[in-house]
Amino acid sequence: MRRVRAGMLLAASLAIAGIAAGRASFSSLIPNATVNLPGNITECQTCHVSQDGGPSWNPFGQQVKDNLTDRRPDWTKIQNLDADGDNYTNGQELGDPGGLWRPGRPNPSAAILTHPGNANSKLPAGIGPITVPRPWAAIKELFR
Ligand SMILES: [Ca+2]
Repeated sequence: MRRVRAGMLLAASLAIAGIAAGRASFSSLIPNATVNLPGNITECQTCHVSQDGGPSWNPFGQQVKDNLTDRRPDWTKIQNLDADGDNYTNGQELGDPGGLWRPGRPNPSAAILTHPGNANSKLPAGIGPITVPRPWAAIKELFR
């Protein structure tokens, strides 16, 4: 009986570790998803409803799920979409308005980040959508 319990405990521990590793790797594929967004939004809540993750997703998380490539988040597919319908693209909300960020690069710096899965998380009044000019180097980067 002890062996069965120990085996079940080990299996549960490995499953939890696998889920945690999965979340971490998914977050690293979305710019600024590894930082806590304003309003005490945890890393998990960038996509999930619960602060601890789990099977309920907010509109941004659902959009991430609907646009996987090889079962992984694909920023190039979702950066120009507006998951929460607040008229700001996911890229504008997560500090990558030009959609130039790629996994493995440092998070883009942004003065203001907002939650791409919550339409009530908005830029302060008077600040319009963030846009960036695309210099030639940035355009070339899109075709690498
Ligand atoms: Ca939005």
